[in-house]
Amino acid sequence: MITVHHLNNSRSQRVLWLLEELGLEYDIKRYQRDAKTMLAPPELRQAHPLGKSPVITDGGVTLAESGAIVQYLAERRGGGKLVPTADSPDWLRYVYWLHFAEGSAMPPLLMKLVFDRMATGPMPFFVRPIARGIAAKVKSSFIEPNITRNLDYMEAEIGMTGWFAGSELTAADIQMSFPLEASAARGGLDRSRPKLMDWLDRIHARPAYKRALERGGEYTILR
Ligand SMILES: N[C@@H](CCC(=O)N[C@@H](CS)C(=O)NCC(=O)O)C(=O)O
Repeated sequence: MITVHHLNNSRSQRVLWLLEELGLEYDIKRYQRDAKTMLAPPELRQAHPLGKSPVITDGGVTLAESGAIVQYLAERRGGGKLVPTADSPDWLRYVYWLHFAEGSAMPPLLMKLVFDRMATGPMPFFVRPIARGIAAKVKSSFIEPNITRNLDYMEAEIGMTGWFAGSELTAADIQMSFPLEASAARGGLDRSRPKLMDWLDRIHARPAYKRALERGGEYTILR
């Protein structure tokens, strides 16, 4: 039996969605973020030394890192569903977007979260203007231009077929769901990029996506 170590409001939601799309049975072990720090509880380190979610266990296998988990489940447990065949022209796009999600899309979105919190978090009053100034400068000169460039690029790429790798949903779309949901929550993605928004609407309407939400519980992207 596959067990998903699932943190509320987190990336592990997309693993549940993938499992629902693949029709695989699974258990969920739940962990709750600390209400103040938003960090995972220390118990998650018993599943994996880094204590981040998602982690899965499957028989003797323990695996962290959502891209690796998505690839493992789709390719080893999914019987070829949601994965383009290796000789198809879509396979390289599948690999590319599977890696792009955490390798390129998430870093500036995570930095935005950290610098937004830095500017508004508690600190001595005399430090506040300096901290806010630094945060504003890093956001405007580095973080926001990178998010915008990524969004423009993804809007152009998805416009070709409506999916990230070929003409139907693949596991790469599932891996890309978290950065695009995070972009809509805090990265400025809105209806001015209609193709990405249409993609979000289509994935959110899928029965498997809805079933995963019911199983996973609370799922609000941090801002
Ligand atoms: N690149 C990793 C990132 C894992 C990660 O940072 N997970 C977040 C949840 S979205 C987490 O566990 N945060 C809680 C913490 O850092 O304590 C992946 O894709 O699995």
